[in-house]
Amino acid sequence: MNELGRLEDLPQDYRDELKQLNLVPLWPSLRGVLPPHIPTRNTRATAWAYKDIKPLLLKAGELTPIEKAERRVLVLANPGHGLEKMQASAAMYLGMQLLLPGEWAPSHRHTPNAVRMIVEGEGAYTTVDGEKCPMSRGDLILTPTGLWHEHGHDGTEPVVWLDVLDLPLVYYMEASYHINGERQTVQAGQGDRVYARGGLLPTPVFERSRRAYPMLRYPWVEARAALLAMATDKPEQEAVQLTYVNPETGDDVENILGFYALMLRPGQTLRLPARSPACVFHIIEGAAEVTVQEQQFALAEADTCCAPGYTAVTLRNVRADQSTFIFMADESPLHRKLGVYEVRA
Ligand code: GTQ
Repeated sequence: MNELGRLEDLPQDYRDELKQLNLVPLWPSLRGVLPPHIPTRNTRATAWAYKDIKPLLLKAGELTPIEKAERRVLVLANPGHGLEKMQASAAMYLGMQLLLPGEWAPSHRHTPNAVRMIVEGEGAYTTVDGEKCPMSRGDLILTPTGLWHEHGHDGTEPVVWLDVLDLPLVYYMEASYHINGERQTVQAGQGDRVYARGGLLPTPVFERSRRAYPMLRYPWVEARAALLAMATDKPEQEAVQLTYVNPETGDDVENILGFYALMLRPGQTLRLPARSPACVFHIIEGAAEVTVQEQQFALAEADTCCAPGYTAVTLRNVRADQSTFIFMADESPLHRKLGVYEVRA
C-alpha cells in the first residue's frame, strides 16, 4: 500500500493557513477514516455480571430517591468508547433500572427508541401510549420513539430490568431530546392479547391497524413456548431463534435496533458468523459461555455481554441437561437500512 503524506510533511505556515480557514488536508487521515478491509471499532467485547450490578443497584435505591433520579439506572458502559459516553456499542445503550415498591418514574417521551427486558421481580408495569404493560421476567416491552412512557410498581419486591436504547446513535445525530408529561390515563386493551395468535390479525370492518407500533409487550411465556415448539418441530435445525417483529408488517419492532430470542439446546454450541452490526447477549434462563475472538465470558442468569461488529461469536450452553434462553439485541435494522449490512463467512 502507498505511504501517504503526513501532516508533518507540510510546511508550518501552510498548515497554519489551512487551520485559520477551517480547512483540513485529507491525505494524512485518509487511512484512519477508511481503514483497509475492516472498520476500526471502539466497541470492546465486555461482560457485566448481574451479581456485581444488583447490590450496587439496590444501594442506589438507598442513596438516591426516585424523585432525584427520574430513572434509577446503572449504565453498562463499554470501556472502549470511554465510560462517560455511556455506550455499549456505536448505536446501543444498555442500562439496568431499579424500581422499588410504590415508586413511580414519571411520564416522558423522547426521540431515542427503547425496549425493556425484565430481569427480576413482579408487580411493576410500564404504561406506554396509554397501555398498561405488566412486567414479568423475560417480557420485552417497547417504548418506541415519541411514545409517552412511565413506570409504576404495585408489588412488594424490587423490580429490575435491562433498558436497551439507540441513544448513542440518536445523540450522535444531534436528534436526542425528551419532553416531560402528565400521568397517563390508562386505556382499556392490550396489544399482546389481540396479536397473541400468529397469522391472525385483528381487522375490524376490514381495517388494518394504523398504529406504527401496534404491539408493545411481548410476553416471555409466548416467546419461550414458540422457541420450544420450533426446537421440537425442527430437531435438525441448528439455530432456534426468533425475531421480535411488528405483527402488522413483519418488520423489526423498532427502526434502529433488532431484538431476538434464542434457545440453545442442552450442551449445544452455536457459531454465529461475523456480521457488520455489534451484538448484545443477555441470559434470560440458564447459563452460557460466550467466545468473542480470544475472549471468553461465562454468563450466568441475568448476565449481559456485548460483541463488536465484524466479529464471529460462539455461544455454548454449559448445561448438559437443560436449554438456555438468550435475549439478543443488535444494530442490524440500522445496517440494513443504510445498506452497510454484511455477513462474512
Ligand atoms: O426508563 O424511560 O435507561 O428515558 C434511559 C433513559 C431508561 C426510561 C433509560 C430513559 C429510560
